[in-house]
Amino acid sequence: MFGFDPFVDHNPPQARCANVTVPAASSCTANASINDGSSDPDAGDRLTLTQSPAGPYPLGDTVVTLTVTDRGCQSSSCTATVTVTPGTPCDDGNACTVSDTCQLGTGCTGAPRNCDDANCCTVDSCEPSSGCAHVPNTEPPTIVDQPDLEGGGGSCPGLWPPQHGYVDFTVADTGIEAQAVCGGLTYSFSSCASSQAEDQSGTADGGSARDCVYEPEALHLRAERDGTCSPKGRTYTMTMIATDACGNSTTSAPFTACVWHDKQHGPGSSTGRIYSASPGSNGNDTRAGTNGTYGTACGDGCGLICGEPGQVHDSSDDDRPILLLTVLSGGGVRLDWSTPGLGDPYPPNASYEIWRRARGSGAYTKLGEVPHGVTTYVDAEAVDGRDYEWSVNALY
Ligand SMILES: [Ca+2]
Ligand SMILES: [Ca+2]
Ligand SMILES: [Ca+2]
Ligand SMILES: [Ca+2]
Repeated sequence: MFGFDPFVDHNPPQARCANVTVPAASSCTANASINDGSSDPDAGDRLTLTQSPAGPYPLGDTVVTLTVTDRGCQSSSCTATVTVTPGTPCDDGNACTVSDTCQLGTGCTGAPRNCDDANCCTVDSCEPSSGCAHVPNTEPPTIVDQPDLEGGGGSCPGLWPPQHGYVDFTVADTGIEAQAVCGGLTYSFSSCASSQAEDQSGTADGGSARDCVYEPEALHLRAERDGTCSPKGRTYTMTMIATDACGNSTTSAPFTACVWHDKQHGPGSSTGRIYSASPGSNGNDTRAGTNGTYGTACGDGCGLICGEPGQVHDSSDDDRPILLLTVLSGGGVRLDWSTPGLGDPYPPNASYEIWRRARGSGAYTKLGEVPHGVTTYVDAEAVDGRDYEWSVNALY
Protein backbone atom coordinates (compact mmCIF):
# COMPACT_ATOMS: atom_id res chain seq x y z
CA MET A 1 0.00 0.00 0.00
CA PHE A 2 2.95 2.41 0.52
CA GLY A 3 5.14 3.49 -2.36
CA PHE A 4 8.75 4.36 -1.73
CA ASP A 5 10.80 6.59 -3.95
CA PRO A 6 14.53 6.11 -3.35
CA PHE A 7 15.44 9.31 -5.26
CA VAL A 8 18.04 11.58 -3.66
CA ASP A 9 18.72 14.97 -5.20
CA HIS A 10 22.43 15.57 -5.55
CA ASN A 11 22.79 18.24 -8.27
CA PRO A 12 20.97 21.37 -9.44
CA PRO A 13 19.46 21.35 -12.90
CA GLN A 14 21.17 22.91 -15.89
CA ALA A 15 18.99 25.51 -17.62
CA ARG A 16 19.58 25.99 -21.36
CA CYS A 17 17.81 28.70 -23.45
CA ALA A 18 17.61 29.67 -27.11
CA ASN A 19 16.07 32.67 -28.88
CA VAL A 20 12.88 31.74 -30.73
CA THR A 21 10.92 33.43 -33.51
CA VAL A 22 7.26 32.50 -34.00
CA PRO A 23 4.49 33.92 -36.19
CA ALA A 24 1.63 35.66 -34.45
CA ALA A 25 -1.65 33.85 -34.04
CA SER A 26 -4.87 35.58 -35.20
CA SER A 27 -4.88 37.27 -31.78
CA CYS A 28 -1.61 38.98 -32.83
CA THR A 29 0.19 37.28 -29.90
CA ALA A 30 1.96 33.90 -29.67
CA ASN A 31 3.06 31.35 -27.14
CA ALA A 32 6.68 30.18 -27.33
CA SER A 33 9.18 28.19 -25.26
CA ILE A 34 12.79 29.29 -25.00
CA ASN A 35 13.83 25.96 -23.40
CA ASP A 36 16.67 24.46 -25.39
CA GLY A 37 17.27 21.12 -23.71
CA SER A 38 17.51 22.01 -20.02
CA SER A 39 18.49 18.91 -18.03
CA ASP A 40 19.47 17.52 -14.65
CA PRO A 41 22.43 15.17 -13.97
CA ASP A 42 20.48 13.23 -11.37
CA ALA A 43 18.96 10.12 -12.79
CA GLY A 44 15.25 10.12 -12.24
CA ASP A 45 15.01 13.78 -11.31
CA ARG A 46 12.02 15.75 -12.74
CA LEU A 47 12.19 19.35 -13.87
CA THR A 48 9.63 22.10 -13.69
CA LEU A 49 10.07 24.89 -16.29
CA THR A 50 8.75 28.37 -15.64
CA GLN A 51 9.02 31.34 -18.07
CA SER A 52 8.82 34.92 -16.87
CA PRO A 53 6.97 36.74 -18.19
CA ALA A 54 4.62 33.96 -19.13
CA GLY A 55 3.14 33.80 -22.62
CA PRO A 56 1.41 34.63 -24.79
CA TYR A 57 3.85 37.25 -26.03
CA PRO A 58 3.07 40.41 -28.01
CA LEU A 59 4.32 41.31 -31.44
CA GLY A 60 8.03 42.07 -31.53
CA ASP A 61 10.78 41.10 -29.08
CA THR A 62 10.24 40.08 -25.47
CA VAL A 63 13.15 39.14 -23.18
CA VAL A 64 12.11 36.02 -21.22
CA THR A 65 13.74 34.27 -18.27
CA LEU A 66 13.47 30.46 -17.99
CA THR A 67 13.76 29.00 -14.50
CA VAL A 68 14.30 25.25 -14.22
CA THR A 69 13.50 23.67 -10.84
CA ASP A 70 14.13 20.02 -9.84
CA ARG A 71 12.48 17.80 -7.30
CA GLY A 72 14.81 18.98 -4.60
CA CYS A 73 13.86 22.58 -5.22
CA GLN A 74 17.24 23.37 -6.67
CA SER A 75 17.02 25.65 -9.71
CA SER A 76 18.89 27.47 -12.40
CA SER A 77 17.83 29.96 -15.03
CA CYS A 78 18.74 31.45 -18.39
CA THR A 79 17.49 34.26 -20.62
CA ALA A 80 16.50 34.45 -24.31
CA THR A 81 14.37 36.55 -26.62
CA VAL A 82 10.96 35.59 -27.98
CA THR A 83 10.22 37.33 -31.31
CA VAL A 84 6.61 37.32 -32.51
CA THR A 85 6.42 38.24 -36.22
CA PRO A 86 3.59 40.35 -37.81
CA GLY A 87 1.56 39.76 -40.98
CA THR A 88 -0.93 37.21 -39.70
CA PRO A 89 -4.53 37.81 -40.83
CA CYS A 90 -6.69 39.00 -37.95
CA ASP A 91 -9.99 40.79 -37.23
CA ASP A 92 -9.88 44.30 -35.75
CA GLY A 93 -13.64 44.30 -35.11
CA ASN A 94 -14.06 47.30 -37.42
CA ALA A 95 -16.28 46.72 -40.47
CA CYS A 96 -14.81 49.83 -42.08
CA THR A 97 -11.37 48.23 -42.55
CA VAL A 98 -10.47 45.33 -44.80
CA SER A 99 -7.53 42.89 -45.14
CA ASP A 100 -6.77 43.22 -41.43
CA THR A 101 -3.33 41.93 -40.39
CA CYS A 102 -1.18 42.00 -37.28
CA GLN A 103 1.16 44.97 -37.55
CA LEU A 104 4.03 46.10 -35.36
CA GLY A 105 3.14 49.16 -33.32
CA THR A 106 -0.54 49.27 -34.23
CA GLY A 107 -1.65 45.69 -33.66
CA CYS A 108 -4.49 44.37 -35.77
CA THR A 109 -5.41 46.98 -38.42
CA GLY A 110 -6.59 47.07 -42.03
CA ALA A 111 -7.01 49.36 -45.00
CA PRO A 112 -10.09 51.64 -45.17
CA ARG A 113 -13.11 50.03 -46.79
CA ASN A 114 -14.23 51.69 -50.04
CA CYS A 115 -17.97 52.26 -49.71
CA ASP A 116 -18.41 54.00 -53.07
CA ASP A 117 -21.31 52.23 -54.77
CA ALA A 118 -20.74 54.18 -58.00
CA ASN A 119 -24.22 55.63 -57.61
CA CYS A 120 -24.31 59.44 -57.31
CA CYS A 121 -27.86 59.30 -56.03
CA THR A 122 -26.78 57.70 -52.76
CA VAL A 123 -24.64 59.24 -50.03
CA ASP A 124 -22.07 56.64 -48.99
CA SER A 125 -20.72 56.25 -45.47
CA CYS A 126 -19.32 53.55 -43.16
CA GLU A 127 -20.31 52.50 -39.66
CA PRO A 128 -17.64 50.48 -37.78
CA SER A 129 -20.33 48.22 -36.36
CA SER A 130 -22.20 47.49 -39.57
CA GLY A 131 -20.11 48.51 -42.56
CA CYS A 132 -21.13 50.48 -45.63
CA ALA A 133 -24.35 52.51 -45.60
CA HIS A 134 -26.03 54.15 -48.61
CA VAL A 135 -28.81 56.64 -48.01
CA PRO A 136 -30.67 58.47 -50.80
CA ASN A 137 -29.21 61.77 -51.92
CA THR A 138 -32.12 64.14 -51.33
CA GLU A 139 -30.36 67.43 -51.99
CA PRO A 140 -32.62 69.36 -54.39
CA PRO A 141 -31.31 71.26 -57.40
CA THR A 142 -30.41 74.91 -57.02
CA ILE A 143 -31.98 77.23 -59.57
CA VAL A 144 -29.23 79.65 -60.55
CA ASP A 145 -31.19 81.42 -63.28
CA GLN A 146 -34.90 81.82 -62.59
CA PRO A 147 -37.27 81.55 -65.56
CA ASP A 148 -38.80 84.62 -67.12
CA LEU A 149 -40.23 85.78 -70.42
CA GLU A 150 -38.85 89.26 -70.29
CA GLY A 151 -36.33 88.73 -73.03
CA GLY A 152 -35.84 92.34 -73.94
CA GLY A 153 -34.93 93.33 -70.41
CA GLY A 154 -38.17 95.12 -69.57
CA SER A 155 -40.21 94.42 -66.50
CA CYS A 156 -43.47 93.35 -68.09
CA PRO A 157 -43.55 90.92 -71.02
CA GLY A 158 -46.80 91.28 -72.92
CA LEU A 159 -48.92 89.31 -75.39
CA TRP A 160 -50.33 91.48 -78.18
CA PRO A 161 -52.82 92.07 -79.74
CA PRO A 162 -55.59 90.50 -77.63
CA GLN A 163 -57.42 88.60 -80.36
CA HIS A 164 -57.80 85.20 -78.68
CA GLY A 165 -54.80 83.53 -80.32
CA TYR A 166 -52.16 81.60 -78.39
CA VAL A 167 -48.54 82.46 -77.89
CA ASP A 168 -46.53 79.24 -77.47
CA PHE A 169 -43.39 79.06 -75.36
CA THR A 170 -40.69 76.44 -74.92
CA VAL A 171 -38.49 75.74 -71.93
CA ALA A 172 -35.62 77.46 -73.72
CA ASP A 173 -37.68 80.66 -73.98
CA THR A 174 -37.60 80.99 -70.20
CA GLY A 175 -33.83 80.83 -69.73
CA ILE A 176 -34.18 78.65 -66.64
CA GLU A 177 -30.95 77.08 -65.40
CA ALA A 178 -30.27 74.95 -62.33
CA GLN A 179 -27.37 73.04 -60.83
CA ALA A 180 -27.42 69.65 -59.09
CA VAL A 181 -24.74 67.45 -57.54
CA CYS A 182 -25.66 64.51 -59.76
CA GLY A 183 -26.57 66.52 -62.86
CA GLY A 184 -29.08 65.10 -65.30
CA LEU A 185 -31.32 68.16 -65.02
CA THR A 186 -34.62 68.43 -66.83
CA TYR A 187 -37.05 71.34 -66.74
CA SER A 188 -40.81 71.40 -67.06
CA PHE A 189 -43.65 73.86 -66.79
CA SER A 190 -45.55 73.07 -63.62
CA SER A 191 -48.31 75.63 -63.16
CA CYS A 192 -50.16 78.47 -64.84
CA ALA A 193 -52.67 80.81 -63.24
CA SER A 194 -54.73 83.51 -64.93
CA SER A 195 -55.70 86.54 -62.89
CA GLN A 196 -59.04 86.63 -64.71
CA ALA A 197 -61.88 84.19 -65.26
CA GLU A 198 -61.52 81.58 -67.99
CA ASP A 199 -64.83 82.31 -69.69
CA GLN A 200 -66.81 85.14 -68.18
CA SER A 201 -69.99 85.67 -70.16
CA GLY A 202 -70.72 89.05 -71.63
CA THR A 203 -67.16 90.35 -71.64
CA ALA A 204 -64.35 90.46 -74.14
CA ASP A 205 -62.62 87.30 -73.03
CA GLY A 206 -64.05 85.68 -76.09
CA GLY A 207 -66.10 82.87 -74.64
CA SER A 208 -63.00 80.70 -74.95
CA ALA A 209 -61.71 78.12 -72.53
CA ARG A 210 -58.18 76.83 -71.92
CA ASP A 211 -56.54 80.27 -71.93
CA CYS A 212 -53.59 79.13 -69.85
CA VAL A 213 -52.32 75.63 -70.68
CA TYR A 214 -49.05 73.87 -69.97
CA GLU A 215 -47.29 70.67 -70.93
CA PRO A 216 -43.99 69.50 -69.48
CA GLU A 217 -42.03 71.19 -72.25
CA ALA A 218 -44.46 73.81 -73.57
CA LEU A 219 -46.55 76.69 -72.35
CA HIS A 220 -49.53 78.14 -74.20
CA LEU A 221 -50.97 81.53 -73.24
CA ARG A 222 -54.00 83.00 -74.93
CA ALA A 223 -53.65 86.67 -75.88
CA GLU A 224 -56.97 87.65 -74.37
CA ARG A 225 -58.37 89.63 -71.45
CA ASP A 226 -61.64 90.69 -69.93
CA GLY A 227 -62.43 94.08 -71.45
CA THR A 228 -64.69 95.17 -68.62
CA CYS A 229 -61.75 94.99 -66.24
CA SER A 230 -60.26 98.13 -67.81
CA PRO A 231 -57.79 99.51 -66.95
CA LYS A 232 -56.61 96.22 -65.54
CA GLY A 233 -55.17 93.77 -67.99
CA ARG A 234 -54.78 90.05 -67.48
CA THR A 235 -51.75 88.51 -65.86
CA TYR A 236 -50.64 84.93 -66.34
CA THR A 237 -48.37 83.65 -63.57
CA MET A 238 -46.36 80.49 -64.15
CA THR A 239 -43.86 78.26 -62.34
CA MET A 240 -41.42 75.62 -63.55
CA ILE A 241 -39.76 72.61 -61.90
CA ALA A 242 -36.14 71.58 -62.22
CA THR A 243 -35.59 67.84 -61.63
CA ASP A 244 -32.20 66.14 -61.29
CA ALA A 245 -31.01 62.63 -62.16
CA CYS A 246 -32.05 61.38 -58.70
CA GLY A 247 -35.59 62.67 -58.98
CA ASN A 248 -35.02 65.58 -56.61
CA SER A 249 -36.83 68.69 -57.73
CA THR A 250 -37.08 72.41 -57.02
CA THR A 251 -39.90 74.73 -58.03
CA SER A 252 -38.91 78.04 -59.56
CA ALA A 253 -39.97 81.48 -58.52
CA PRO A 254 -43.17 82.58 -60.28
CA PHE A 255 -42.88 84.55 -63.49
CA THR A 256 -45.45 86.45 -65.50
CA ALA A 257 -46.76 87.51 -68.86
CA CYS A 258 -49.53 90.06 -69.32
CA VAL A 259 -52.23 91.05 -71.76
CA TRP A 260 -53.01 94.75 -71.98
CA HIS A 261 -56.63 95.66 -71.48
CA ASP A 262 -56.84 98.18 -74.29
CA LYS A 263 -57.33 96.75 -77.75
CA GLN A 264 -56.70 100.08 -79.49
CA HIS A 265 -53.68 101.19 -77.52
CA GLY A 266 -51.07 98.58 -76.93
CA PRO A 267 -48.29 98.43 -74.40
CA GLY A 268 -45.41 100.81 -74.76
CA SER A 269 -42.02 99.45 -75.82
CA SER A 270 -40.43 100.49 -72.54
CA THR A 271 -42.45 98.08 -70.46
CA GLY A 272 -40.92 94.86 -71.70
CA ARG A 273 -40.74 92.40 -74.51
CA ILE A 274 -43.87 92.11 -76.64
CA TYR A 275 -44.83 88.68 -77.97
CA SER A 276 -47.01 89.03 -81.04
CA ALA A 277 -50.07 86.83 -81.14
CA SER A 278 -51.96 85.70 -84.21
CA PRO A 279 -55.72 86.08 -84.12
CA GLY A 280 -57.37 82.96 -82.78
CA SER A 281 -60.78 81.41 -82.73
CA ASN A 282 -62.91 81.90 -79.71
CA GLY A 283 -64.16 78.38 -79.52
CA ASN A 284 -62.14 76.00 -81.66
CA ASP A 285 -58.56 77.02 -81.14
CA THR A 286 -57.24 75.12 -78.15
CA ARG A 287 -53.99 73.54 -77.05
CA ALA A 288 -53.26 70.17 -75.47
CA GLY A 289 -51.92 69.99 -71.95
CA THR A 290 -52.98 70.67 -68.40
CA ASN A 291 -55.41 73.52 -68.03
CA GLY A 292 -54.34 76.18 -65.56
CA THR A 293 -56.28 77.89 -62.82
CA TYR A 294 -58.32 81.06 -63.14
CA GLY A 295 -59.38 84.01 -61.08
CA THR A 296 -62.98 84.82 -60.42
CA ALA A 297 -62.81 88.55 -61.09
CA CYS A 298 -60.55 91.06 -62.77
CA GLY A 299 -57.57 90.22 -60.61
CA ASP A 300 -54.40 92.21 -60.54
CA GLY A 301 -53.64 93.06 -64.12
CA CYS A 302 -50.47 94.14 -65.84
CA GLY A 303 -50.76 97.66 -64.58
CA LEU A 304 -50.59 96.55 -60.99
CA ILE A 305 -48.20 93.65 -61.24
CA CYS A 306 -45.86 94.72 -63.98
CA GLY A 307 -45.50 98.41 -63.28
CA GLU A 308 -47.33 101.53 -62.33
CA PRO A 309 -51.04 101.84 -63.16
CA GLY A 310 -50.18 104.45 -65.78
CA GLN A 311 -48.37 101.83 -67.82
CA VAL A 312 -51.64 100.38 -69.02
CA HIS A 313 -51.42 103.05 -71.73
CA ASP A 314 -48.31 103.99 -73.60
CA SER A 315 -46.84 107.40 -72.86
CA SER A 316 -48.53 109.15 -75.78
CA ASP A 317 -51.90 108.30 -74.29
CA ASP A 318 -51.37 109.68 -70.83
CA ASP A 319 -54.17 112.17 -71.24
CA ARG A 320 -56.74 109.54 -72.15
CA PRO A 321 -59.30 109.05 -69.42
CA ILE A 322 -59.35 105.61 -67.86
CA LEU A 323 -62.70 104.04 -67.14
CA LEU A 324 -62.80 101.14 -64.68
CA LEU A 325 -65.91 98.98 -64.55
CA THR A 326 -66.72 96.80 -61.56
CA VAL A 327 -69.59 94.32 -61.63
CA LEU A 328 -71.25 94.57 -58.23
CA SER A 329 -72.16 91.40 -56.43
CA GLY A 330 -75.58 92.79 -55.52
CA GLY A 331 -76.34 93.76 -59.14
CA GLY A 332 -75.39 96.65 -61.38
CA VAL A 333 -72.00 98.05 -62.44
CA ARG A 334 -69.89 100.70 -60.78
CA LEU A 335 -67.97 103.13 -63.01
CA ASP A 336 -64.77 104.77 -61.80
CA TRP A 337 -62.86 107.18 -64.03
CA SER A 338 -59.64 109.09 -63.93
CA THR A 339 -57.23 111.10 -66.10
CA PRO A 340 -53.90 110.14 -64.60
CA GLY A 341 -51.81 112.17 -67.04
CA LEU A 342 -53.60 115.43 -66.30
CA GLY A 343 -54.48 115.22 -62.65
CA ASP A 344 -57.80 114.26 -61.10
CA PRO A 345 -60.43 115.48 -61.34
CA TYR A 346 -59.97 117.00 -64.78
CA PRO A 347 -60.81 119.42 -66.25
CA PRO A 348 -60.90 121.81 -63.27
CA ASN A 349 -64.41 122.39 -62.03
CA ALA A 350 -65.83 119.77 -64.40
CA SER A 351 -68.90 117.79 -63.57
CA TYR A 352 -69.72 114.60 -65.43
CA GLU A 353 -72.55 113.04 -67.42
CA ILE A 354 -72.89 109.25 -67.59
CA TRP A 355 -74.33 107.64 -70.72
CA ARG A 356 -74.99 104.02 -71.73
CA ARG A 357 -76.05 102.02 -74.78
CA ALA A 358 -76.42 98.38 -75.70
CA ARG A 359 -73.17 97.33 -77.28
CA GLY A 360 -72.89 98.68 -80.84
CA SER A 361 -76.51 99.80 -80.93
CA GLY A 362 -75.97 103.46 -81.86
CA ALA A 363 -77.61 105.97 -79.54
CA TYR A 364 -76.53 106.40 -75.93
CA THR A 365 -79.04 107.07 -73.16
CA LYS A 366 -78.08 109.47 -70.41
CA LEU A 367 -78.17 107.81 -67.00
CA GLY A 368 -77.32 110.74 -64.77
CA GLU A 369 -74.82 113.42 -63.69
CA VAL A 370 -72.37 113.78 -60.83
CA PRO A 371 -70.85 117.04 -59.54
CA HIS A 372 -67.24 118.19 -59.61
CA GLY A 373 -65.02 116.05 -57.42
CA VAL A 374 -67.06 112.88 -57.86
CA THR A 375 -65.46 110.31 -60.20
CA THR A 376 -67.67 107.30 -59.56
CA TYR A 377 -71.19 106.27 -60.55
CA VAL A 378 -73.26 103.13 -59.98
CA ASP A 379 -75.37 101.96 -62.92
CA ALA A 380 -77.90 99.92 -60.95
CA GLU A 381 -80.00 99.13 -64.02
CA ALA A 382 -77.36 97.21 -65.99
CA VAL A 383 -78.60 93.63 -66.45
CA ASP A 384 -76.24 90.71 -65.95
CA GLY A 385 -75.51 88.79 -69.14
CA ARG A 386 -75.92 91.71 -71.58
CA ASP A 387 -73.18 93.70 -73.32
CA TYR A 388 -73.08 97.46 -72.74
CA GLU A 389 -70.93 100.43 -73.55
CA TRP A 390 -70.72 103.45 -71.28
CA SER A 391 -69.57 106.99 -71.97
CA VAL A 392 -68.56 109.60 -69.40
CA ASN A 393 -68.54 113.24 -70.59
CA ALA A 394 -66.90 116.10 -68.76
CA LEU A 395 -68.99 119.32 -68.53
CA TYR A 396 -67.15 122.59 -68.06
CA1 LIG B 1 18.96 17.60 -9.30
CA1 LIG C 1 -11.79 45.15 -40.30
CA1 LIG D 1 -23.08 56.69 -53.73
CA1 LIG E 1 -61.16 82.73 -72.18
